[in-house]
Amino acid sequence: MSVTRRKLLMGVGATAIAQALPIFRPAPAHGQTPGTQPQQAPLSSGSQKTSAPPVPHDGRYVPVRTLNGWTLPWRMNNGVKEFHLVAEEIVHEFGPGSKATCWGYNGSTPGPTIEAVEGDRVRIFLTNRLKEHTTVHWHGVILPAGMDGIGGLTQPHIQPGETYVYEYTLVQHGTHMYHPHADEMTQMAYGMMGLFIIHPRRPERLKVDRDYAFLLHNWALHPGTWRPDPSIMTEFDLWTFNSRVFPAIDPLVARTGERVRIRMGNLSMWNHPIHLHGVEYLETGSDGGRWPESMWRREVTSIVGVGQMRDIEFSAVPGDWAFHCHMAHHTMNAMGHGIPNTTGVDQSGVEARVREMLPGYMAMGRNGMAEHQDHTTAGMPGPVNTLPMLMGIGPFGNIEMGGMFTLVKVRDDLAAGDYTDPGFYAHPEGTVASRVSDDPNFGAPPRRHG
Ligand SMILES: [Cu+2]
Repeated sequence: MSVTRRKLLMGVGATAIAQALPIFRPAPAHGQTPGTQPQQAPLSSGSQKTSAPPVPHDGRYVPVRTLNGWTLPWRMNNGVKEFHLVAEEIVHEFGPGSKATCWGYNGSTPGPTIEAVEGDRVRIFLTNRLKEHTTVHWHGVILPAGMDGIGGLTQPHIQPGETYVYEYTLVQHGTHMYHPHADEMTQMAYGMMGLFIIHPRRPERLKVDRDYAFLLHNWALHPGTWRPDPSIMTEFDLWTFNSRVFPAIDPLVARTGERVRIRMGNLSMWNHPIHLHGVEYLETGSDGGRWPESMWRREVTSIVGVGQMRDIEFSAVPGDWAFHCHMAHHTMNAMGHGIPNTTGVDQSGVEARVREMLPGYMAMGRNGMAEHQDHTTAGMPGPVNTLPMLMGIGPFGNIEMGGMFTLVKVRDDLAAGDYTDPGFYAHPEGTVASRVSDDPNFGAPPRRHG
């Protein structure tokens, strides 16, 4: 196959060309907005941060913090809030060791988060620097039909090199998204999507101290390739929060007792039951805005369906709390599917014979798959440009997760607005599960068999 290096280089070229933006300068991915969103230390190596352009301060809301992402600057022009999106090819890193030529907006996937306030009149330019046409659809936003961004139905497609303008007044609040409605199977599979947060005009009765947001997505980036495969329907390799995999996803940091909101949107091809440890949170909102408080309900897992948004809120409790999709294959990175089940199979006689054909072959999986992460850590080589199936190392050993997994890190001594990764939690004495025996016949537990 003549994939890869040439296309990667083409991608780099396209990104370089995109440095001259008509209205606003593009910002690199993984930056945060100086002033409103302080820089964050990486959870582990590779979550590289670079500065993003400043966003004017609206003053009427606590700015959303987009995990590993950034917020699109705007400017006022005769009472209209103007934004400028650029659809373009980029080189994106899912985590250290896995890069691909993707499509996104203004240099990143997801594109920058758009934030505005109910009642604002917005004017959003879309410049198409792709080599095929596109449009942009404002998912969940109430607007005139002709602003809905459906290529062929509500507007002509935006041809390569063209700029279109969308203009409307925001008549609602809530967590929304934007994405193309042109060749969307391909364009979304390559990463074209972003968040569109509309804050309520009247301040919320229960104010949040931290407001996080991310999009769920899946990618068919097969090992040894450098471009996601848009034709895949089920066998995806990478499952991401804001186009990043654990442990390269930012932690959600808070101070004990702070009210935290997490906004989640799903533009992947699966539904995701997102689960938070440590609290019973309240499901409080969606595309339909912050629901009336009588509709809030306690949950520990919320299914975020394809095309849906869900907002959850909770009072932060100290600790390192897992926050992840509950589909076990979605907290994995690239792995083989449909492989023989080797659990319980003694392969010792086979290993030497296979090595005659495949030097370095290692029989695996007799007692489970956890050993994969040890092999990776020990330096066992895998295919190029892919990530091990299990990743993440914690204070007690391998975390054995990848994909849609990150940590909510709550500490007593964080300053308001400090998003710095505080490292791992120092548990109070006597509050960590501990070993009492290494004898498998320990105690007399009731058992139905044996
Ligand atoms: Cu999932």
